[in-house]
Amino acid sequence: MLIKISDKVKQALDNNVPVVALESTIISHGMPYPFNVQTALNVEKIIEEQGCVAATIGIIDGVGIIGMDHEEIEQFGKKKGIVKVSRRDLPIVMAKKMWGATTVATTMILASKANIEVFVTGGIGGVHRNAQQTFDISADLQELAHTNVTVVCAGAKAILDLPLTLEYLETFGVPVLGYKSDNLAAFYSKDSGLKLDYNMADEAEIAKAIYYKRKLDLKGGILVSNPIPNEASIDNDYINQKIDEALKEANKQNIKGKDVTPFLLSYIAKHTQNKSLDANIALIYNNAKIGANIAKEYMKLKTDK
Ligand code: PSU
Ligand code: MN
Repeated sequence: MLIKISDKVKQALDNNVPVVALESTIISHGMPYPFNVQTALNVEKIIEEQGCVAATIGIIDGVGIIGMDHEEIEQFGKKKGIVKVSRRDLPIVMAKKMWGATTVATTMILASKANIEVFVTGGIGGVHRNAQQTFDISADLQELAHTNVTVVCAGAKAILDLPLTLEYLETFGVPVLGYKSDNLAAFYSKDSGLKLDYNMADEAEIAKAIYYKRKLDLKGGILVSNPIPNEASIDNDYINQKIDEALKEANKQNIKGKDVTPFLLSYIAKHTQNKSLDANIALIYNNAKIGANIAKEYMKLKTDK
């Protein structure tokens, strides 16, 4: 069995109830216990309060689970040794019947296999700073280039090279849409200072853009940049200083490959007295609300209601 869709998600899909996908790397590698589990459950609640069904995605004993239950989410939050699974890892984790946490890339792959078109997360991977030397470019970007899922995020953090990330997405034909904003959001703070081409008026307008992309059969994702709420936003200079420290430390400890992002996240949380964690939680709740509304508006268009 490749994927197992929970009864609740299956029913929603069969009855045109909008479904919103959620990833599991943010649970196992992005936040410490118990905040990870609390956040994951609250995000589901926010989505369901908007009249959608949440489908948290992960891999259990080699099977892609679309719609983990609360017990499974708890296990993803606690269990040690769950591997971070990106596109290249997926078939091996299945062959070895392992548990795996899905990144943005893998969540997109499994969501699209289940015909789920909207996915909410915190931040995506991107082109890392100094990628000219390291070649460190997240597989998330190639997935956005090829897989038909709309990803709602709070932009990308300055652990990445944001201008290069935008260039990469442009080259691969991925629209980057500002939700009621002119500039790319910078995860912990509202504004990266980088201008986006499109400021979208509301969720309905974003849904229309998805609709036309699908009608035209243009393969690939759409990235929605939804700025963190004002009250949760961290001062750019302060957070960038912490990010710089984290990057230096990662370099010193020779952290490489898929360990880079989790290392930086936990270093920054520790050295901001969890301010970064609070911001991370606030922005994902905010994304859940907007993502659910986009899924609803898109369902209306698809079903011509
Ligand atoms: N950014 C975050 N939190 C996260 C991640 C990114 O703020 O948890 C995770 C996501 O799952 C994303 C992955 O897909 O890290 C990117 O990892 P990499 O750069 O190794 O592709
Ligand atoms: Mn990487």
